[in-house]
Amino acid sequence: MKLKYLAFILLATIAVYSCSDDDDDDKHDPVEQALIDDDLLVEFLKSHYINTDKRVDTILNGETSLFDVVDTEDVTYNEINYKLYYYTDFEGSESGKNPSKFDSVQTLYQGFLLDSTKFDENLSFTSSGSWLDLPRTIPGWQYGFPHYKEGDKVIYPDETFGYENTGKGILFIPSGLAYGEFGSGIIASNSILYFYIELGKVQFIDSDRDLVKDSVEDLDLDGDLYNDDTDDDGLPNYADRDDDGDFILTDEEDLDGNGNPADDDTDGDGIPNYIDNDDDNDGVLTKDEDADGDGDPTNDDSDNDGTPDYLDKDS
Ligand SMILES: [Ca+2]
Ligand SMILES: [Ca+2]
Ligand SMILES: [Ca+2]
Ligand SMILES: [Ca+2]
Repeated sequence: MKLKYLAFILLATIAVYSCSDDDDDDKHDPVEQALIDDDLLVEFLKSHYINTDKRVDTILNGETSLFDVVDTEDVTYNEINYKLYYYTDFEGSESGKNPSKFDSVQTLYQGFLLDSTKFDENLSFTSSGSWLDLPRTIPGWQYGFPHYKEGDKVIYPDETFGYENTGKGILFIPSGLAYGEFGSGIIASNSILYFYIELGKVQFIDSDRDLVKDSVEDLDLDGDLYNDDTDDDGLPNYADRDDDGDFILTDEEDLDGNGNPADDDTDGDGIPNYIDNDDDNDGVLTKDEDADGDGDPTNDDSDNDGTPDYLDKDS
């Protein structure tokens, strides 16, 4: 009787263990999914090519595969490694700007699943949906679009406009850089996507309007705006109008008035004034060179030589 009871407990324990094993198997594993996606993407790229209409098509007669003509970017996102594949049909206007992942793009696009189901598109530069802030799009777009340049704007006789020499290509995006395990609408869980894109125009985003664009406020260039806080006041630079906490607004530290505070460096120490808390390197912090204590160091000029103290090493 006792032995029988023990056997029952053992069986029950084994059952519980195997149950939890099953749970583990069912749980979404983003690392494993990234590997699965990459295998599927490589297989897809090796079995498809760009036809004469510049569309993705199945290889039937030994055409040059997409795999042989795409570029690859290694992306680490949420600590998981991905490969983003992108095809460049045309890089864009020679004088055009590349967006950063922090900027806004005016773009045409068509989005497809690997089975060639189209799930979304914008085919007009004048539609309300043509401008998109990359930080609000899927990571695959944030990492993909910077490889292309905008086009040249043209105004047509009927006063409508368009773009020539647009950046054109296709982004092939693993699910982890798209809608992931949750999917979206008709995009099922863990779907790989590809987008035909045509980049018309780039607009740099400057969230705090201090003349320093968001991409430049990412001082350590790690792709994260939230961990750059020069004056440690808890407000990251991209949202802080006085990045170095010296009581002078960043846009007022643009001494030569060329619209770019990043190229004004009074003491030539390689740190531009707007993130330098001692602009003249005299050992006195700029905020402490406010002699009259009115909260504005720009109107204090002890030796009356026309150079305010905070920029004047001699006073
Ligand atoms: Ca800014
Ligand atoms: Ca700050
Ligand atoms: Ca400042
Ligand atoms: Ca100083």
